[in-house]
Amino acid sequence: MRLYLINPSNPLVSIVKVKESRWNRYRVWKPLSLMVLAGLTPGEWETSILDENLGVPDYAAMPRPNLVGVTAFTSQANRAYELADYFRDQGVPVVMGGIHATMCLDEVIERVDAVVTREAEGVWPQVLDDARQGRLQRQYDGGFAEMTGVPSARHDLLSRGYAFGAIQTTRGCPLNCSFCSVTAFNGAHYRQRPIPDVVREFQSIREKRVLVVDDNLIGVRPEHIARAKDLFRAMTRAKLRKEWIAQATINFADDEELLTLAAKAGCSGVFIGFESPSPEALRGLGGKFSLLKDRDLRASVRRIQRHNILVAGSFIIGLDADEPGIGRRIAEAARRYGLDNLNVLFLTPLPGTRLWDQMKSQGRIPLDVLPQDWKYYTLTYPVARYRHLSLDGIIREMISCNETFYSVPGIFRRVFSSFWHRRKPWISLAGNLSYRGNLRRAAEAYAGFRHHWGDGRDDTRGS
Ligand code: B12
Ligand code: SF4
Repeated sequence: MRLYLINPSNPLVSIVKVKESRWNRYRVWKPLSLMVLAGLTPGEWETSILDENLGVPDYAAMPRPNLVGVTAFTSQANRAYELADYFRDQGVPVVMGGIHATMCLDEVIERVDAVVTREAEGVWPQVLDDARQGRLQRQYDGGFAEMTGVPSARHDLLSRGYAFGAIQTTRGCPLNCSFCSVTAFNGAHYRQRPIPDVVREFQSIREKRVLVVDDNLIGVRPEHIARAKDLFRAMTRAKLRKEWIAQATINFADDEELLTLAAKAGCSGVFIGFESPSPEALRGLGGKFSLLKDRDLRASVRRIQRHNILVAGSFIIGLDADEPGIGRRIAEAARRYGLDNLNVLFLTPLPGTRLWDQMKSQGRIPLDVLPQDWKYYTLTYPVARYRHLSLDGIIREMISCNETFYSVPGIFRRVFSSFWHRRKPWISLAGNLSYRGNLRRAAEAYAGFRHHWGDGRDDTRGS
């Protein structure tokens, strides 16, 4: 029995064009979902993972599979449907799972043979069994998995062409920010994998560098932080000799012991959502506000960096409080906080979020020719109507933000600072050059997007 697990490409996500900029090699990540599915798949299946981000395979020249499993973020949905059409035309059943299938079940179920909603651990063996016996059901719901049931991912099935391996140690987030799908998808309960499982899986990863995909590696409560410390101690004891990066909330900075243990365990960088330089805008976002308010962010960032850990920050443009000039204000805030890297995204209503419900009810989602328009839901296109910014205005703000932060002197200053403080200068350089290299491509992409938007949609603001 032959199984293909496919990660569809999204041609609009310019960051994955490895051939156009070699620095982008540092920004292509392994599709962990498919490696976990492969880990759940019994040995009688001959399993291949096909990641279209590294190039679309010539499916016609490959052996015909007995079953195809497709994953998709919302932005990949259209390509997922093309793949489903292609394989179903040949009589191969197609199963789709992942966040888009969960949030847009009615849309997906029309286009594939079976849909798996939420987490796959509890149902994937049954799906395979049903497929083998030719009696696939239309829908399976995996619910929230027991973390003891999460298998070691099959890292061996995707071994070439990636700068980073990937691993997950927790699922779920209690903070439930209005724009984010994580709480809706993985639940508010912060679930942690057993530490020995995580360490064993780390040992099976061949790459020297690893992305820990957890939405918040350290959590927010004292018991979460205690567990993170135990994990870091176990990783250090196991002498993994890996450098890893992770996502965390800013409270990472509040515990010196945590920072010391993380650095000792190999933490080389952390990705933190600052979201907005304006307290007023933050208040509307939900959970995270309480962690960010009244905090000396420059001091917090410095405390992390003193442990030789790079800090990349993420901000959103297009919040209701954002007015012309927000791009420059974000770039200046990022420089003031001393961030090593800045990632700015357009406020995007993702299906299943509170923001989606709110913007939909206010008639503020003009990119709604679905599923075709999903390809723009990469957070790198302004798909909504923004309160104080027109389409051209918000694009100008994004360009001004990135050009200010990723100016040549700005990059030089940051890389020099990380070199001087011996804070991973090569990683800092690769990250900065990758972002800068994409500025030109982003301008071309916005021109195409404006053209698409022009098809009968007006450019009035939300309210
Ligand atoms: C790591 C990550 C990335 C990485 C790696 C992605 C990759 N190659 O897999 C990078 C940095 C590249 C990335 C990029 C983006 N990401 Co991202 N990312 C994540 C993150 C943090 C973890 C995903 C992960 O690996 N989880 C671990 C695996 C094991 O879990 P899983 O993917 O959910 O898979 C399980 C189930 O879903 C299911 N399943 C999944 N696929 C399939 C397929 C089949 C056949 C079956 C049966 C089951 C199944 O089984 C798995 C085991 O239970 C999530 C947050 C989250 N908690 O999901 C956001 C998240 C998925 N990303 C998100 C977004 C928006 C993006 C971007 C579009 C925008 C951006 N700039 O961040 C880009 C563009 C990607 C693209 N190609 O279009 C959103 C997606 C929302 C949506 N509706 O699509 C999320 C949910 C974050 C959020 N804040 O809302 N991302
Ligand atoms: S803290 Fe992060 S993962 Fe949790 S809901 Fe907010 S944005 Fe999503």
